[in-house]
Amino acid sequence: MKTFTNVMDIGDLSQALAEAQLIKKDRYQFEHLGKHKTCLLIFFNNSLRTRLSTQKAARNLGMDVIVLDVNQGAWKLETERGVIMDGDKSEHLLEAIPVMSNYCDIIGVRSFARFESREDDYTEKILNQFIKYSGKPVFSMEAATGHPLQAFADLITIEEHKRTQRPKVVLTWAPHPKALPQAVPNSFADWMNEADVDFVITHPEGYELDPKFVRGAKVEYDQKKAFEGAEFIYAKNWACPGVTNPADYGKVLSKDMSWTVDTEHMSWTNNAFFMHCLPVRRNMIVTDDVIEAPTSLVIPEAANREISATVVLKRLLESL
Ligand code: AN0
Ligand code: CP
Repeated sequence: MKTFTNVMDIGDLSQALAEAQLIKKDRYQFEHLGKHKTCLLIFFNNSLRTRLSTQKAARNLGMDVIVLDVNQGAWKLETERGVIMDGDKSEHLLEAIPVMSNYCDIIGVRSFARFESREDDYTEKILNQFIKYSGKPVFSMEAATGHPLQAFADLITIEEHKRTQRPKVVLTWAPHPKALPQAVPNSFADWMNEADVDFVITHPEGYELDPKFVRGAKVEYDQKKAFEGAEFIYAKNWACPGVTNPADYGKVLSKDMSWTVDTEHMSWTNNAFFMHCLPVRRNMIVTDDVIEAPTSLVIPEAANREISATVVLKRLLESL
């Protein structure tokens, strides 16, 4: 595996899940693979889980790790080619990428959607420059349109907790005060569409996700109907993806609190587990009662981020 940006990169999912379980039994068993190899983690945006779990995963594999927060201590980077750089940006990404790639063997990039241009975000303008100009294996730590390390950890968590062979898994939009990217729901859909689950997406009208990620999934606008019989509820807010109306891209179209996942919502399900990638705003996305219930999987889900990252870094190391 040379890059990791979507579900196709990982190949057969049952094999990937088996590898995750193997690593969970002894997470240091591939420690020899990373000897004298360096993993560079570049953050254009904040992070708690990804920052810690990916460093832990790299160390499980015996790698050295360098973390760079671009906005804290590095030069401000210009990302647009052709710009006259007379503003506050001192360095261009086109120099920074090949320079950074000299110091490492594998590069992880976190670069959220900027909501300035749908096209720039959906063509993964920043991540693809790293892939093109670094000459190193690159993996997404949440880019503009995807968060595959999260979706892989979510799939591992579902596999570990499912009570039926083919569980009903529901991705539900929930309200949030600020505009958030579509990366998490896009990747969740990307992975669930390939997994052995009955997958349903529910959201208010206008929040349609990009067809590239929805593919054949069922979309149900009635949240109550969607929740019926569900074994897993996966909540997430996202801003308008601009599918039906490109002018609305990145806008907050609704803060409808009737979509907040509370105990009544959970009573519509088949005693479902609650999932969220975190960070979560309590009593906006989900009530205290639901996130604190024994059926809440948010903590094991976050713990599985170390496992998904270890599988991914192992495969990237094997490609060197
Ligand atoms: C980010 C998002 O919604 O994409 C990161 C989630 C893992 N969340 C926030 O910015 C709050
Ligand atoms: N879930 C997730 O990626 O969390 P962070 O933004 O804290 O890394």
